[in-house]
Amino acid sequence: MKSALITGITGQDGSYLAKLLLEKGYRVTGAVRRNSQTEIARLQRLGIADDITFVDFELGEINNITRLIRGTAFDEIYNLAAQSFVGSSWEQPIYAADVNGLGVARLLDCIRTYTPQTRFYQASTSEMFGLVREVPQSETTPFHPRSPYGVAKVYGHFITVNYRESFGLHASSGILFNHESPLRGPEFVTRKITLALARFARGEHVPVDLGNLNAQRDWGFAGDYVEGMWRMLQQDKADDYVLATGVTTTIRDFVRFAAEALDLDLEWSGEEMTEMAVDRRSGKVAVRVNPKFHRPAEVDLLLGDSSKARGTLGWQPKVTVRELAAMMARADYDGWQG
Ligand code: NDP
Ligand code: GDR
Repeated sequence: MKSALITGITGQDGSYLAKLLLEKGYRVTGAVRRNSQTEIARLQRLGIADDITFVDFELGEINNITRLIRGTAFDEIYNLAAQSFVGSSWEQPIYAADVNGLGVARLLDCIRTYTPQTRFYQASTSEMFGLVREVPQSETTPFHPRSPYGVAKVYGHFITVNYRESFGLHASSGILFNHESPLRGPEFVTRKITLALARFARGEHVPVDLGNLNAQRDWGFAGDYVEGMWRMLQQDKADDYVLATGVTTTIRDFVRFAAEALDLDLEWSGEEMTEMAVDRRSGKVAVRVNPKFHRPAEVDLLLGDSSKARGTLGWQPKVTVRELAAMMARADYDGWQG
């Protein structure tokens, strides 16, 4: 029986990955930080919370990480823990650097010292590409991050590459484009949209305020992406891989897809900063632009080229962005607690 440690197990990806590994017969240890109330709602929703052994974990605390890694030789460690919301990283740049950057070095150095046979996955991100230099973006596209989050993740990526090259660790970095699901945090734009439109479709006519509707993202389904993470660690040689769908969509079009799935008939009007969408049936505003949600620096266009992962790992995303928007909107509609 293989053993795996998942940091960030309470998050969206951690929950889907835990489910996948349990289905594959792994013994799964979940690293969770101690909060006043540890949030395992996603794991409960997937029906797997009782199958996981939980350990206290904080990426900022070297003593905690040392004791954990020294005490158990995991076959695989997936480092998914991070301050993951780009928008907050301008408010907490030092914390983002510490957790998303240095935290990776803390883990890798403990692995190097105590359990060098452990295979390691680092959750890298398309946010590292940032300013558009090349479309589509692949493993060879230069990085120019546009947020403290992205800057910290570039460090996490390169320290992973460096420990692989310096010490021969089996350490892989997955450069994952945006992936979503009904378990996505409510502050991310897709879930913010599906939650708000589901509420609207249920008759609570409160408009949702959004920022830049012109940004384009390459959105896939989180369930497909955790399969890619696992495949990376099953290779004889560690490497870096982009996971993406190869289709990019504006925020506005994601709203359209979600609205269609909920049978809402939206009429758009206005220019960039005053744009809004009115529901034709009720005559009420469903979506409006609020400059408060614009970012100090934006990543305008993400579109990934995942041919390397498709060729080497045999990985392929199965859910289209339209299906994803519908899946999320319907889940929020059905689960609405009004
Ligand atoms: P979530 O925000 O859903 O989950 C983040 C997890 O990290 C939570 O379990 C959180 O714990 C944990 N965490 C945060 N800070 C710390 C800390 N200091 N010490 C220990 N644990 C901590 O993120 P996702 O599941 O969406 O993303 C997983 C990873 O993949 C992240 O690293 C993210 O940056 C990266 N990524 C995500 C993409 C996406 O589109 N989803 C794309 C590319 C990369 P708690 O529950 O206590 O808050
Ligand atoms: P992102 O995801 O920053 O790409 O990071 P997010 O959903 O937060 O933003 C996507 C795009 O939507 C625009 N946007 C808004 N975003 C939010 N959150 N709220 C709004 O109201 C809003 N209006 C417009 C943003 O400006 C942006 O262009 C996610 C995270 O999961 C990261 O951890 C991960 O690394 C990247 O995806 C890949």
